[in-house]
Amino acid sequence: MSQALFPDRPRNNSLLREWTGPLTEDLVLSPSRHGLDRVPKRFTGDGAVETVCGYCSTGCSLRAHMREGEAVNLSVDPNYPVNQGLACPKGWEALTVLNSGDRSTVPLLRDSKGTLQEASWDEALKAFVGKFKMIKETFGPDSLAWLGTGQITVEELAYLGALGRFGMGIRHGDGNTRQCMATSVVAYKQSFGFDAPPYTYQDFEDSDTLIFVGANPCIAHPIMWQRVMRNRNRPEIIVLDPRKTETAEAASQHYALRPKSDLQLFYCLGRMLIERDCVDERFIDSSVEGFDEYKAFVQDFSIEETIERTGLAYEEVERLATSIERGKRVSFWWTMGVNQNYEGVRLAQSIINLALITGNIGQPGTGANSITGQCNAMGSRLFANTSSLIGGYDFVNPDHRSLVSSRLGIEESYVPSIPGWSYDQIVDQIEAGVVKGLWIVATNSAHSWIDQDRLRRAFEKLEFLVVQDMYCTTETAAMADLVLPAAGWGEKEGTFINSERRIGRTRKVRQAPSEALADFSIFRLVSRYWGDLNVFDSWSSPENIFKILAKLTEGRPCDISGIGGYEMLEEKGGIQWPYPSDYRSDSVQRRLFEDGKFYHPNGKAKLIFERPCSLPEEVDENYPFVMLSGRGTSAQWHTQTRTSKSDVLRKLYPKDVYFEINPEDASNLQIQSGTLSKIASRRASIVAKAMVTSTVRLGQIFVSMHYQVTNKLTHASFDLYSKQPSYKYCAVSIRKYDEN
Ligand SMILES: Nc1nc2c(c(=O)[nH]1)N[C@H]1C(S)=C(S)[C@@H](COP(=O)(O)OP(=O)(O)OC[C@H]3O[C@@H](n4cnc5c(=O)[nH]c(N)nc54)[C@H](O)[C@@H]3O)O[C@H]1N2
Ligand SMILES: Nc1nc2c(c(=O)[nH]1)N[C@H]1C(S)=C(S)[C@@H](COP(=O)(O)OP(=O)(O)OC[C@H]3O[C@@H](n4cnc5c(=O)[nH]c(N)nc54)[C@H](O)[C@@H]3O)O[C@H]1N2
Ligand code: SF4
Ligand SMILES: [Mo]
Repeated sequence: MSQALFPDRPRNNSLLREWTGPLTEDLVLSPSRHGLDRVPKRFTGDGAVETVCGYCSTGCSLRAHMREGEAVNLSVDPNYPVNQGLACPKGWEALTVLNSGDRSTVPLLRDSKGTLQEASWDEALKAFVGKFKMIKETFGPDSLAWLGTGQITVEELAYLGALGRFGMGIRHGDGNTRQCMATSVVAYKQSFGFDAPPYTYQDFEDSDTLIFVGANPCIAHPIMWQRVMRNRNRPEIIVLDPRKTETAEAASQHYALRPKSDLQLFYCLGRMLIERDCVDERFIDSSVEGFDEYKAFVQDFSIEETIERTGLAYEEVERLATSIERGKRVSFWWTMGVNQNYEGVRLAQSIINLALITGNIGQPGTGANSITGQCNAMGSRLFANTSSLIGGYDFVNPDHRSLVSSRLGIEESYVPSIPGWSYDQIVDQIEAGVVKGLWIVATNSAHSWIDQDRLRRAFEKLEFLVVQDMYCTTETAAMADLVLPAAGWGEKEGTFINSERRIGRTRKVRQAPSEALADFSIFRLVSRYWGDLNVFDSWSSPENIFKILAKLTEGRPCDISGIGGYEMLEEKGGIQWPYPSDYRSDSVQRRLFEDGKFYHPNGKAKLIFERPCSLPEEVDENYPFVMLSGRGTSAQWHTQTRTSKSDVLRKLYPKDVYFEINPEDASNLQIQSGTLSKIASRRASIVAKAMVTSTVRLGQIFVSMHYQVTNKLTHASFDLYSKQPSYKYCAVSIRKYDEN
């Protein structure tokens, strides 16, 4: 495949061979050495390989059909416990996008005239290491940073995090998971004592009342939604979303509350449920801390004020409370409408509080359940060495640091005692001229980060920007001084952890094009070139890293020391954490907290609450509309570097940037569907086509995140505790474009 596509770029790794001797055998991963010849025992037939999809956190298994060592087709296994024979359009097209002509195939290095030129790996790595060392020596240890992702494997994330912080001594590293999951991480840690989404997908089918808050699974998690559709309890499906999304259309109740009024509503619901005596006193006594304080606190959240703030009718608030009261197995699910909020942590906790006081946790069909986003968001949370110390430990805990140091064989002084800067702080410090070297792996910041123009101005100040990506045409790669060509999903070995904490195998079923290497191999090369990093000698294959990590987790809530290696994962069809070495059950659907015990030292969960704060950006007469943003269609993935490469997927979404606007607003502005319009925020303006639809409320518009211009408009505000960007609210004005 790759040879034909890149005729002018023959596969030539002779340079690698020159400098590292025998190690190169490992670096240029060959199918026979890395398991393609070892067909997994379960879930496969006729020479096919089961591999977990590399897009969303659902973690569907796809079956790759092989011919002469390369996948030529995909099908889906009906027995895999996650997707049970289903896949969404992105999954079906996962192989096609690997064939794109803009794949990154050789390193590119910017020359003195500012042009990116092809370079050998040797030149590229010497430049990388040379520049980074020089920057660190000249400007000090705060001058380097990296940005990672929830879209590479657990083993690769761990390698990047460990190499960066323990090896190269880079103090600051964060991931695109900051844009996505940080809020839930902090909310769970504070409430439960550990970052632990408690559910299993069976809960979608077992619940009788499912409440989706700021989540649009029909578009964003279509196979999870299929699990909801299989629910035989004739459930109430309740959606809280300012827009009438595809999910809201399919639900039995939709509450189109005003954007960012959720916290008021959940505190009011808490008060109403207490007044109606709909609390589980036994559960509260044994497993929950802070009920009396919570009860006193929610007294201030009257139904009258709630109606005023949320824009909902009295009957709607009553009906919602009654639905929770009547439900026997109530489950709460949230995604970015909650996490991407300037008060997201407290909002997620206001949902957790309702599950706790009503005893809806730890039992089938219940839970306070954050749905994750990217295929390995959960892996990033536990192993990337960013929000937690690698393996689910705490940076600030000296016992944890010494355990990590002894289990990984790293000198204790190399294990930092504080987390590094978060993504927003790294951007601030680039802007301030402190961070001068940045290494970006598998994320497209120059499209996805909030307040784009500011980010780009900051990036211009960098001395050296390294971008490691599958494609050389991303907006971020265009700004790079060095582009490192990476293999993508399907071209490398490893594991992902999905939303229900299931660790699944992702497999190499294709050869990466030309000189592109798996991120694992790139990290290995970087550590060799950096020098004096013998500690990583044992990190010699993805599976070896997996085994090291499994041992590292022993005794933590995410203990997976009972998983012996890849073969066990393949045989069992993925394994949910925890899986300690003494675990003895064959259950394939496991939820947390079935015994009512949480991870705080006293075994109880905490009710955490705080008064709502004011909006970081208000609408006014100049900027009278609220702009919401999010996913557009199930065929589009984020910044579109992958999905836009499939003819099939491209047919499933609008080509040009568009915005959704209510018919009444459109009529007032004399705009019809298709009218080119200028949308301006206090930061920038863009031109987009109108799509007139009553799915958005009066005074609100929706713009999908898949177009680069969207984040020119967004307002850089963040949750205080998690530092997650509040993408889903900014003030804009709209007028017809030709009125200029
Ligand atoms: N097709 C596709 N699927 C994806 C992705 C993709 O790019 N494309 N990305 C994946 C990733 S990384 C993620 S994080 C998930 C995201 O999955 P979702 O969070 O489900 O998707 P979004 O569209 O970002 O946001 C969900 C909803 O939040 C609503 N919302 C906005 N403000 C508020 C508010 O104040 N209150 C409430 N209650 N709701 C609000 C929006 O109207 C939107 O409908 O999707 C994953 N799946
Ligand atoms: N306005 C607005 N902005 C948003 C959001 C929103 O709702 N509204 N949502 C936010 C959220 S939740 C998220 S998760 C982010 C996503 O934002 P990004 O992470 O920037 O989006 P992606 O397009 O997934 O970028 C991943 C990059 O990694 C590359 N890649 C894929 N696989 C590999 C691999 O295996 N190795 C390497 N080296 N590269 C690889 C891809 O080509 C791509 O360039 O966007 C955020 N931005
Ligand atoms: S739902 Fe998610 S994991 Fe499943 S096939 Fe689609 S993108 Fe892949
Ligand atoms: Mo995300």
